[in-house]
Parts: sequence; C-alpha cells; structure tokens
Amino acid sequence: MTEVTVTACVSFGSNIGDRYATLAGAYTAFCAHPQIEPLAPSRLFETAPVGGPGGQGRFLNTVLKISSSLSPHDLLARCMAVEQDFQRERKIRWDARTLDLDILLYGDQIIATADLEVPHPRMHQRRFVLVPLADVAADMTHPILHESIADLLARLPVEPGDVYPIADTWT
Ligand code: A4P
Ligand code: MG
Repeated sequence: MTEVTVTACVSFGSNIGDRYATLAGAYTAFCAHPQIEPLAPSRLFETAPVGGPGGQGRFLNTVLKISSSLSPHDLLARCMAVEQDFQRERKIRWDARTLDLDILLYGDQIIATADLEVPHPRMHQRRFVLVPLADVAADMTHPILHESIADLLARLPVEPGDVYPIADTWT
C-alpha cells in the first residue's frame, strides 16, 4: 500500500539559552523520525517578543517545511517530545521555554480538537511566523482564510526591527 504523505509546516522558536544550538539540535532530533522528511528550512530570523510576560529576550524564529506520513496528532506528539527533550535538559524556571514547536499548516486540512488546532489560530496575525513561512511556503493557501501566505504577510504592518534575517541556514 502506498503511504500517504502530506506537506506540513512547523514553526521553531527559542528565546532562552543558546537559541541557535537549541534550534539546530531540535532540527536534528525532529528530522530523525523516519516519517519526517525535511523539504525546506526557512532563513533564521531574530524577532521581538509578542505578548507574554514583559522582560523576555528576543526570539530566534524559523519554519521548516516537511513531508510526512504522520497523522496530525502523531506529528504534534513528535513536536512535544522534542520540546520535552530540550526543556528537560535545561531545567527552565517558571514556564519559560527554550523551544516552542507549533504545527502551522498540515496540507490543506482544518483541525479543531481540544489539543490541536491547525492552521495555528494566531499565525495569520504574526510576522514572526509569516515571514519565515513565506520563505518556504509563500504559495500555500490558508485553508480557512483562503489566502496565500504571501498575501496574508503583505497585509501585516511592519514594526521596525520586529523581524529580521540573521542567517541563511540554521540546520
Ligand atoms: N496546540 C494546539 N494547536 C497546536 C498547534 N497547531 N501546534 C496545543 C502545536 N501545539 C498546539 O502549547 C500549548 C498547547 O497548544 C499544547 O499542549 C498543544 O496541545 P505550548 O507550546 O505549551 O504553549 P505556547 O506555545 O506558549 O502556547 P501558544 O498558545 O501556542 O502560544 P503561541 O500563540 O504559539 O505564542 N514572539 C516571538 N517573537 N516569537 C515567538 O516564537 N511565541 C509565542 C508563543 C509568543 N510570542 C512570540 C513567540
Ligand atoms: Mg507551542
């Protein structure tokens, strides 16, 4: 039987510790799964923190486009397992996170369950998500808003210094 694969996009974010090493290590761990094939990583961006408690450091944000035969919930489990690996090692105080992995898009599917919402419900409002996502999936269509990622990004106002590229590669 042929395995069904889906193109999905996962965001990687970090604002504590050695952010670059965390993202590079997370990429390796994430892609070690036999049912996850990396297709394209975005550039690496430094971004101003949005929301959350004040005084947070700036984030590194990236997006990885993958091909996967994992179900959406199995892909979420993979994201959470990799997050756990990095959090456990670093023993972060409070609820701060060294690593945040979010599923942005899973093909053109709409998923609305208690523990998983896809497309990510806030992605279209955030330049720290859409700028890297547009690197690898500018033509993908948001299945609820029916607009391309490039068009959604073009709509968002730019705050000086909110999102800027710092490296072409991070993997
Ligand atoms: N969950 C539901 N849908 C998804 C999905 N599509 N992908 C659930 C991943 N998880 C999903 O996540 C909480 C729960 O969301 C999970 O248990 C999962 O079942 P979490 O990672 O523990 O917490 P979180 O990420 O803090 O929550 P949330 O609400 O996803 O936060 P956001 O909205 O993602 O915001 N500013 C900059 N510059 N860069 C950032 O990366 N990130 C955030 C987090 C805020 N500000 C930021 C950044
Ligand atoms: Mg998250």
